[in-house]
Amino acid sequence: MKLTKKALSLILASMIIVSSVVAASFTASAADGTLPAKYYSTNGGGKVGIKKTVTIDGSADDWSEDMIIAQGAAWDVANHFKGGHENCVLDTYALFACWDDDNLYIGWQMTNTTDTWAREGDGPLSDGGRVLNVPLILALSVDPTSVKMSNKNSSGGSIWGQKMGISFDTHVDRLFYMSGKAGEGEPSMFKAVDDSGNTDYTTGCVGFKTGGIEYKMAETNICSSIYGLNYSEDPKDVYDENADWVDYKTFKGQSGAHNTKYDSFYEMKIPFETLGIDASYLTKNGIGAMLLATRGESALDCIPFDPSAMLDNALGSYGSDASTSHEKDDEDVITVPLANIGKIRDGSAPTPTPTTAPATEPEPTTTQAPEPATDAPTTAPAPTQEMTYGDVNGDGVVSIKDATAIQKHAAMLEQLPEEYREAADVNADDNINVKDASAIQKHIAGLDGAGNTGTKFTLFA
Ligand SMILES: [Ca+2]
Ligand SMILES: [Ca+2]
Ligand SMILES: [Ca+2]
Ligand SMILES: [Ca+2]
Repeated sequence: MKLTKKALSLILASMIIVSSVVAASFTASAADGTLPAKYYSTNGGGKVGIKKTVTIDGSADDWSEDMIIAQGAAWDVANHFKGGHENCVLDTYALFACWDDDNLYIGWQMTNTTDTWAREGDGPLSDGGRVLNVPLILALSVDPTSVKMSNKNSSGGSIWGQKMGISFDTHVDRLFYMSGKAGEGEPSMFKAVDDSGNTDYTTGCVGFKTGGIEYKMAETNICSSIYGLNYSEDPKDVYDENADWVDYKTFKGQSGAHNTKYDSFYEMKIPFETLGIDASYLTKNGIGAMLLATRGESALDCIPFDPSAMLDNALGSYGSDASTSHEKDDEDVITVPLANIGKIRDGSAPTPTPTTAPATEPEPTTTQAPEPATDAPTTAPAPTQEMTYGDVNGDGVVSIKDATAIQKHAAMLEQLPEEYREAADVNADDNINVKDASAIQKHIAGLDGAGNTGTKFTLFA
């Protein structure tokens, strides 16, 4: 086709109009609290997962991007805005689903892009940048007419015997509690046992082993791009198309390019029989899914992303460590729709999902004592303990006494009690030796090279 000058100018004029309309809608999206569709979507393109059998073997080779049912972004978590020095980055990026005749398979990609600015051995890269032994929760909505779960047990406590500040406005009727370190603890599926949606550790609980549920983690990232925030001081930037978004697949920060060995892909198999449905129920009705990453007391990120729950207290202070975020111990209320698997469910909102912008002013922190674990279930891991790297005698301070205790342990003179051994490995090389004692001495002297010394973490017994 030959374009006349007039036709060309009309095309150019309409392109200018289109681009100004697009620019206007982007500006509006930052103001009205809508996540930019380029980075965040739920069932984007109508994708609801595919029919395929995958093997739960700790290799992500059998997963692909056509299975993505929810897309999030990287480095959009509370640590970015408060507590970037801290270990255990919990950053969900994408949720995947597929199924065959017998099983539902869920995958989730987590990212740890802090290697673009942190150095090896710094807090966020400790333990190889891995997700620590913290609770991950897969929430499903299998039958929307069933009672909504409260995320509490029938005696009013939290499911894993301590505070867990997560509740759901969105309907959920199955909660899978598992450790970020696959193989640790006794992961279980919970369902409601009373009209209030509470669960218990007998009829409401199915251990993964009993239910044929399996999950494993691969140290990789299978996504072709890794969009995320780079420089940001304001959690509201997640709503802003024009914020400093980069593709961590190609971006180079002060410490270089991102190595996807720091990212974690989880794959999980749930037999339909354990869910009480079959494959035809899935494709006829659809089910809902969300993955939440927690530190035991509250969530830090979820996919589909819910910024009004995950970032509303990002700038506030954690009760036990004011240098890290109140998102670690606040109450998160999930309001966004779950991602659909098998079919877009009736009444579920299409993407992108409107959300409420997080408050700029942090709410005052109220320190809440953990609930006593009087009803600690046999199927749940033992209660957790707040620990500090470098405090290996439990006197609440990091001092030369701790360095000496580590030297004695290393010299086989006096062994450290089991529960302090993680706290003693301050440089996170899985050894307790003179390097840790020396890092503690550096911490006391205010020198570099102190590893994680002084950083708090949660120990799961
Ligand atoms: Ca696999
Ligand atoms: Ca994220
Ligand atoms: Ca929150
Ligand atoms: Ca939280």
